[in-house]
Amino acid sequence: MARLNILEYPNPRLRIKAEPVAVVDDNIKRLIDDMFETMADAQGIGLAASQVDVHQRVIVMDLSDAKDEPRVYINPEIEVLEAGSLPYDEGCLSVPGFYETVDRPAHVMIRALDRDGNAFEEEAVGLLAVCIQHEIDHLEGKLFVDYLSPFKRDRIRKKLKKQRS
Ligand code: QAP
Ligand code: CO
Repeated sequence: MARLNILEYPNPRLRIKAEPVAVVDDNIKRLIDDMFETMADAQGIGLAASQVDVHQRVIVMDLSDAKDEPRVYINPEIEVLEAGSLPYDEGCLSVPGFYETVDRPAHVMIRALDRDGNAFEEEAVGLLAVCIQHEIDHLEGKLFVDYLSPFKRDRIRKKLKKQRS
């Protein structure tokens, strides 16, 4: 397994729309393994392939404290089951050090392929619902900072630039 480089805001490559995975082959499985290693190393709970500069529709997640509940979503789709919004303090490995409240639908149905290429459905509430929407946004080239005011977004961009220099 290999640790991959995580793109950081405002890298324009984070804006590339990811392509659907055509076949879940060994290359995709290797990508998934590398994404889990990268996410664990960075102490994340969710990572989209877009964040490691691979523009294919692959997401990995582990929301458990023990880090023993790996989740894989290939070509994920969601259907909003309840529009009622859940405000959640979101962070992102591509925006290190910043957390801001974002409102998203609190109850969704996820349809995706698993690591073996088999279709599955999963009903999601709470953090899982929030996290899958955050990660699918990455595949569309969208970041949680896009939901903030231009003022807040600009402040984050400037602070990150300063941190890196
Ligand atoms: C997305 O984010 C998420 O700033 C996953 O210094 C997060 O794994 C969705 C992280 C919260 C919903 C709620 C962020 C690690 C990890 C940081 C992450 C940091 C170190 C973020
Ligand atoms: Co993110």
